[in-house]
Amino acid sequence: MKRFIKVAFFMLLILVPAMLFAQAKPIVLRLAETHPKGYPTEMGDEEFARLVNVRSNGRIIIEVYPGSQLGEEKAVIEQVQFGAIDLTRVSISPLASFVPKLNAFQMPYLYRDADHMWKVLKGDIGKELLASLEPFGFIGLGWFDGGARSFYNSKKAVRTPSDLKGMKIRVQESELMLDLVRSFGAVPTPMPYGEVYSGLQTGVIDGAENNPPSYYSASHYEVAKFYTLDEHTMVPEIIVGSKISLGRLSKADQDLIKQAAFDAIDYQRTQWNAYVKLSMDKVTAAGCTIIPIPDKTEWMKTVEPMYKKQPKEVQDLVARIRAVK
Ligand code: BDP
Repeated sequence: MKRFIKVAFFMLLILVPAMLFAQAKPIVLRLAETHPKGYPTEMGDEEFARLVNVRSNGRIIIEVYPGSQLGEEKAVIEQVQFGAIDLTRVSISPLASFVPKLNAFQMPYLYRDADHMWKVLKGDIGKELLASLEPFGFIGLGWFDGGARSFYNSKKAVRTPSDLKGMKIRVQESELMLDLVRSFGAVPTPMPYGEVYSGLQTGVIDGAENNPPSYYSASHYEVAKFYTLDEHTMVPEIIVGSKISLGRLSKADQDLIKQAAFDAIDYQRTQWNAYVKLSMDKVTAAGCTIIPIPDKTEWMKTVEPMYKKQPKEVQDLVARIRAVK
């Protein structure tokens, strides 16, 4: 009898932790991020990961890979589509090559201001768009702030649209952005984000366009000193999951992940606004020439014809976005 108790006791000692361990083995998901640690989208990713971890009691772990460790955006999007990367935070510009109707959200001078954009993104239109990504292989989770994008260059102070004529301007891998730069009479050069600094430095391109946090954080301001605040687009950032890999999770876990991404938005926006201010302070202190454009009428007129060229699904969405008050 004594022997039996001893054996049973030892079995328990081995089996109980083994069972606990088997139960506790977490689901690990990898999230690809272009920007380095401490950049506001990366901080938003971390907040999203934290919420998922807390709400799943540690069952689901999201590992954030910043600084393009998993590749540049276009390649990452492809890998998310076929399930090799589970999640990513990207600009909607390159994603629109895979999901064309997303172009509606990055049309030039579309939103009246940031509040308008956020009403759209957090409201019915934004939710509908996130939900409509599945047939393309993505699960739309949430939006982050990407502010307004403006032109910068290494050559001269650009004050009017015609000053851009003939300049070689880097764009994201996006047809719409190529068209936008062409509207200004400039020569668009698509290029991954990670190559822009050396492109500017070596003169392969004369300029690029981005929001203040990217202009500052990627050190583009060191090699392109003229920053014209024309604010031609407000391009939302998006968090998407792979339909293949998230599709393996239970519906409840998918919902938990979706809700966490949505709940990380406000935190990311606070970080974003602080970083915009910091970036502008830093580039001004570094001696960059900042050119404000208080009256953007001429800029708006130049890109207006782009609207008529869009397919019907984009034009319809644009009309709905404009109607949001
Ligand atoms: C930044 C976006 C990043 C893009 C980058 C770009 O946050 O996702 O990759 O622009 O221009 O503003 O490629």
